[in-house]
Amino acid sequence: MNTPKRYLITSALPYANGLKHIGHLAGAYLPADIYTRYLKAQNREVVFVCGSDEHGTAIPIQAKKEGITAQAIIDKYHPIIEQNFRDLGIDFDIYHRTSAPIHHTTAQEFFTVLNDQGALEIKESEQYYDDEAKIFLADRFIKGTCPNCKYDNAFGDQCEKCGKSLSPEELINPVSTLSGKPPIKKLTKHWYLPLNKHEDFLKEWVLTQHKNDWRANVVGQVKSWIDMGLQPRAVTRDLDWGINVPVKDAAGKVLYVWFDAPIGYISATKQWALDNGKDWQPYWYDKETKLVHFIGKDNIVFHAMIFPIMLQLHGNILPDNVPSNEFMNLEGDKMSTSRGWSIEMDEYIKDWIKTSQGNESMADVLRYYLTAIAPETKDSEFTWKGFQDANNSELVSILGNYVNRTFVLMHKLCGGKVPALHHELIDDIDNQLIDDITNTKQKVTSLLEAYKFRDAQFEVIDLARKANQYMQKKEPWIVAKQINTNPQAQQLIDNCLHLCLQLTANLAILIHPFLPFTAKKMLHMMKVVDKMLEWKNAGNIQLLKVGYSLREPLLLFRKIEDEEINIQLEKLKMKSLAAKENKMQESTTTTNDEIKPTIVFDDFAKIDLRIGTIIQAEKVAKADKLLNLTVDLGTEKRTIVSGIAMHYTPEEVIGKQVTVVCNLAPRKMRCIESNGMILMAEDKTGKLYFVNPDNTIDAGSKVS
Ligand code: B3M
Ligand code: ZN
Repeated sequence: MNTPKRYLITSALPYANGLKHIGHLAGAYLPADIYTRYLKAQNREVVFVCGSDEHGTAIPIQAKKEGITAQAIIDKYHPIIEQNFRDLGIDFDIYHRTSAPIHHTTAQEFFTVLNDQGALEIKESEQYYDDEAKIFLADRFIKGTCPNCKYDNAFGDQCEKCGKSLSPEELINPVSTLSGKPPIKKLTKHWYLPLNKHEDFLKEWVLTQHKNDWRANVVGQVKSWIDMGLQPRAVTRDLDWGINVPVKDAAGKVLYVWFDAPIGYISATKQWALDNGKDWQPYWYDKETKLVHFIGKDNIVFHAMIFPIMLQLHGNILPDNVPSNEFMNLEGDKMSTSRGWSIEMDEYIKDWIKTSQGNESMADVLRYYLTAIAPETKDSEFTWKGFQDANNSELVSILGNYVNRTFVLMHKLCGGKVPALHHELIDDIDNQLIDDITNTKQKVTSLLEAYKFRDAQFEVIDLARKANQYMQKKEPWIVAKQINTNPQAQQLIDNCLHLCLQLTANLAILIHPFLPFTAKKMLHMMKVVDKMLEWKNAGNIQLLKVGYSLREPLLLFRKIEDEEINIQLEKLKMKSLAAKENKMQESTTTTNDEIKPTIVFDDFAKIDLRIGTIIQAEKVAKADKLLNLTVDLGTEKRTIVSGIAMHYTPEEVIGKQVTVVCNLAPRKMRCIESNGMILMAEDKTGKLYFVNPDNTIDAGSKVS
């Protein structure tokens, strides 16, 4: 295969609606980073783009939950996610935003080109509408029971349980996620991309041309979509958050998020080119560009079918590959931020990297384990025990130990300098090691070119394993004891450590795409510059000059103790419990306009309502929504945990009079026992208000 003239590498644009977890990292970002680092080490021309996906219903929904605007949501999460990626060594050339004006105009231009050539169809149809919120219910504004797996919280665009793509019409018993009410139907007009018209193209391009060089999961999904029968797909929405449809009679309509988001790769390239004085056009128009989209499996249809159809209609190049990963589970269950069953990148960074004993190499430990268990062909599973084992028995015992031993012995037995190689004494064992170095380079190269990152990383560690065995066979520390009896002793020691050092330099080059922080540390120890990491240097066994003095070894990896793992396991349990509590808390404050069924007075009389005064208030650690309140009820003071922290600060509520349900059974929230409930009124926007007397009265006054 000819070497492409240039590469454009993309990673799926994460929604800026919350923190992203390590399953996301393993799916679309880490493999893309490894691939890009490798290409750059090959001195290929390559640009690696990513950025925040800031449109779609996911953003306003999160805004409602947090009680802030959609704009405030994206402004909050975009920089956090960007920094998280950086802390984990994901080295994008640009991390852009789809809220940027350059993206809006690029997406609108794209739509106009397609619309003007008649590639889109306009249809009027009845769609679900929330008559109370006065809004059409697209995508995540509507939920119901999944027709496929019967999960009862499936969204209008996808079931989070079984992963099936859905349209609102397919949901059983749909309800608005805004008002909680069943929707009505209302007529509206939209623009559609007729996928059905492009069936032949997809069959030829994916199912024939890329049948063998694309991953089976990608080809398989495209095939099953085609088999189910392709349909026109709406590319506009009735929403007030997004990119305006650039057509006269389209007021109140925006581009569907999945129409604009992939165009984000183009606008990011444009912005990168502007920032760096380059031309962006060849990256999207020149056939000699190799475009590669790294994604997770839930994004396959958009990257392997819909966006390519759009690109083709628009006259752009098509992706050369769409390496898609399956899912990574966590300790026996699906990873999910909303269910608290996840490890957020942000959380990992705080727990392991930005701590007093932590350091950057802990980013590499995560990268290492995620690559070692990468779900390249099937779902895989992250366990904290597996993480500990990968660190302790591979990174510490094999790679770290090898490099450390080499440096310690070189200082002890060779005066801290690269010893000479005495050619006449080279034996079969030495030759085998030299062969191992060249073979490993070849294997790693072809595995990386084939997007097999898991196997590629294995080969690098295997080289370190072989190097350890080599040293074990040569035993320079034993030879050192024969220095007075064996005239060749020093030369034998020199040969062993010379080769071990050259192999260390090779390891730095080969491990760099996977473990960039570690490679940098190794460069420091060898007192060489970054340039040594160029891929062409791998396989060379004269990288370090004889007589060159090297630094003392640095500790590359530290052992992870059982105790640290237990803390993480415990934390995961607590997080998922807290998420459950938060959900319950949320459901007690959801608006629902329907009047509940009639009850008799005796039922009502069972509830003991009193006026209390809040005398103390503080935030509950690690629970965004909860305040821990002390309420004076006249005869006693109560601890009540209330889900109002998104609406009131502790300072604002102190002194407020509130209505308290005093005889509600105690409930533990975040390890705090809550004794009672504060009544709150909720308006249509979801804002909460206290229910209190129109004048200050004695704490403890009864309400009936
Ligand atoms: N934001 C979905 C996701 O985060 C979407 C990807 C867009 S890639 C153009 O899974
Ligand atoms: Zn389902």
